Amino acid sequence: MRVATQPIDGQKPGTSGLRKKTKVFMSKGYLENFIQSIFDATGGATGKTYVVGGDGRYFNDSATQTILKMAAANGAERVIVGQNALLSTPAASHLIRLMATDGGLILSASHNPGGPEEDFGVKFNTANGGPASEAVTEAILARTTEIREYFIADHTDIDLSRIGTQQIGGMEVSVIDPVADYAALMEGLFDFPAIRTMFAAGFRMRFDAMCAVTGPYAREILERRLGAAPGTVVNGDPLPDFGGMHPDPNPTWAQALMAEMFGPDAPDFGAASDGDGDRNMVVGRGIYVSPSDSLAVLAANAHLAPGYRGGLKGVARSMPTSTAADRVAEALGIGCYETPTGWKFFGNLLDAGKATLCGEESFGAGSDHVREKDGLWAVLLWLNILAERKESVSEIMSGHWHRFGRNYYSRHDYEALPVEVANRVMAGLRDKLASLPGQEVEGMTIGAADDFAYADPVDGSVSKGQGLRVVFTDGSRLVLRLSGTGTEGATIRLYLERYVAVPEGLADEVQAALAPVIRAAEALAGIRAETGRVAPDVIT
Ligand code: G16
Repeated sequence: MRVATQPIDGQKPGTSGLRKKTKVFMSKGYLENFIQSIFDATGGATGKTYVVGGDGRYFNDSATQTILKMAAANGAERVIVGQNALLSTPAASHLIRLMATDGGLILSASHNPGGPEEDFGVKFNTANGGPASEAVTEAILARTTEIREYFIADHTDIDLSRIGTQQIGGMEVSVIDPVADYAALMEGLFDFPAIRTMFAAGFRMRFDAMCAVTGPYAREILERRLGAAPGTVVNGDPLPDFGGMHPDPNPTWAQALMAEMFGPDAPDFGAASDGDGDRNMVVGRGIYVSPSDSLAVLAANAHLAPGYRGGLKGVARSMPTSTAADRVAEALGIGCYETPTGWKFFGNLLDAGKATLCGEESFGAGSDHVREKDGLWAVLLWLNILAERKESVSEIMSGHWHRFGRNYYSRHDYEALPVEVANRVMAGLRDKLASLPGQEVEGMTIGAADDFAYADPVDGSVSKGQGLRVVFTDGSRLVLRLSGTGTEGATIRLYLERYVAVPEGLADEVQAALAPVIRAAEALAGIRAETGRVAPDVIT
């Protein structure tokens, strides 16, 4: 069936797909226009195979039905969909690759809250399993501005609870177990018997799935296959509104986990994951591991897991992520790449075999096993390392910092600011950048300052305007950029880093260690002065 439509403003994909308020996505023609634009901008759907699934948030199921009917009307041959329309982002990435499909549609606004009043999102991944490149998202956006019609099959809803094959006209719909293939992939990468032995010996863990998609994956892998105690996984049932939780695994939003890990009789290891299962937070007993440090530790120890015994080809991190991983790469004698924020920038490095491990300060880590970041993968690699080294998380961190030095690191978020205020702050610092080198602020000398631009070493494409950075001669850095994933106003992210070659101890307070850099940021960018905010909304 052909339906006439009109272009809808603002369908511009951000850091990771199109994210809007759920009500916007549910408004007439909104989802349909965007999906048709994806098909049109990628050479049509005729004869193609796609993977479809999402994180279970409100509107996930009916959006999936719409996409299935649109794929059928656009001539697709087959769609593989997770049972009950569920698929974590890394599991979807794996299926796209495993089944050699033409791509996938992932329904998620990731770590943003879900529900009728909250957020929804759609992301298109290409045949390599990774998020569409900027060139593809720009083509999709261009198509949304000229679209006049979309196609949708007039068909009853598919029973998505029933595993097996159904048809919409000539298109096959394969409803599959969302967990099985992913769990098998993990079993091939990690030493499950060693981890199982560790759990059997009394190792205790808490995994907070935050009422989002990783619950079924974590229960199957941690509790059933690895023998972690029943109840290790909490908030394990995916709910349309995530039980009112904000499924963003960081110390602010995963407070209950933090309290348990810092409380009496804490488990040995704690972890949390986000809405769609690609993020992770790792906590030891009484010690929080920042994502930047986690990447560095994973890089230094990955060879302990069977999937990485041959060593790493290289490591990649987003620009605002701390340089802790760079020191590990240097010691290992492997390449180290600095990309803009957004997992899509790692795709070429992974495809070209330049990097094996990638990570971001925004609680993302992953490897070349898929083309997305992967929350449970990071947790399993940590478990494998703990099982091999037979040390606690704090012993591992302390050993790492003594060997490589410590990159104190924190991110301060100022959320939902009026767009013009946020733009004014950014413009204020951007205008000064050229004059900064050589200046002294808070006793530190500025060595370099720029607006980060990235030239992809594989395809030569250049991405400009990727964050303002000020680097001090002692290795400290501050970075300022606007979030590309929010749905309300603008969010300024201030990333702070200070390197100390000989850290004094684990008890050092990170914010205190960063105090000079925090003061320098205010002196240079004036975020608090300009916005009137007295403190960040979120500190990670
Ligand atoms: C997405 C991207 C990540 C990025 C993060 C933060 O994560 O996939 O690569 O680091 O957004 O982006 P921003 O700082 O622009 O908000 P997710 O988990 O939301 O898909």
